[in-house]
Amino acid sequence: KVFTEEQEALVVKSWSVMKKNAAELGLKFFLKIFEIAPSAQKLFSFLRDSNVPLDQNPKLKPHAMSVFVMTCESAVQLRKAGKVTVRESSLKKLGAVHFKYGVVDEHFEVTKFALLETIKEAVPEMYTAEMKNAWGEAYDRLVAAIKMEMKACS
Ligand code: HEM
Ligand code: ISQ
Repeated sequence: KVFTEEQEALVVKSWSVMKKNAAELGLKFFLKIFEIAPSAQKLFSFLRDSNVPLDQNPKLKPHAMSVFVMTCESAVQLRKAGKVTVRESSLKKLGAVHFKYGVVDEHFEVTKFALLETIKEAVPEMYTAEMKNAWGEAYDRLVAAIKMEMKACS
């Protein structure tokens, strides 16, 4: 399946608007994941080891943003190269980290749902079925690449 220039544009355009609200977006994204899968909270060391409320945790925003940024980068690469080409070393590290922390298939599904819901609420005036598909496809292909590296760990 090819990833088109239009799909790339939908992802890049909506991300450029959303990133202005990165802090609020990041918190919403996390809360949505934990609403659906409360036990996922235990996976994150910086939440487990912290006494401050979720919305005041300094690591929350950068972590949540990395999922948006990497999915957006995945869209650009899919269009340019037809595949996800996160530098091989970083993909290996991503696979190793997610394997080590016990992330499983269901977590990736919940996170996809939360990502799309967060985008829908962040840019309601732009959100369409095409935009949902473009983000969903870029996420799925990135996750497939991460899971390949996770398998290599097991
Ligand atoms: C760590 C990205 C999916 C849970 C990380 C890190 C990145 C990242 C960049 C930091 C790695 C490092 O320390 O070098 C992504 C991307 C995802 C994804 C791009 C999907 C496209 C998930 C899912 C879960 C998850 C579905 C589980 C709900 C974690 C945990 C850590 C982590 C527990 C370690 C956090 C800690 O340091 O305590 N992820 N992630 N990730 N991710 Fe993900
Ligand atoms: C997955 N991996 C790292 C950070 C994250 C933040 C929010 C939601 C999912 C995540």
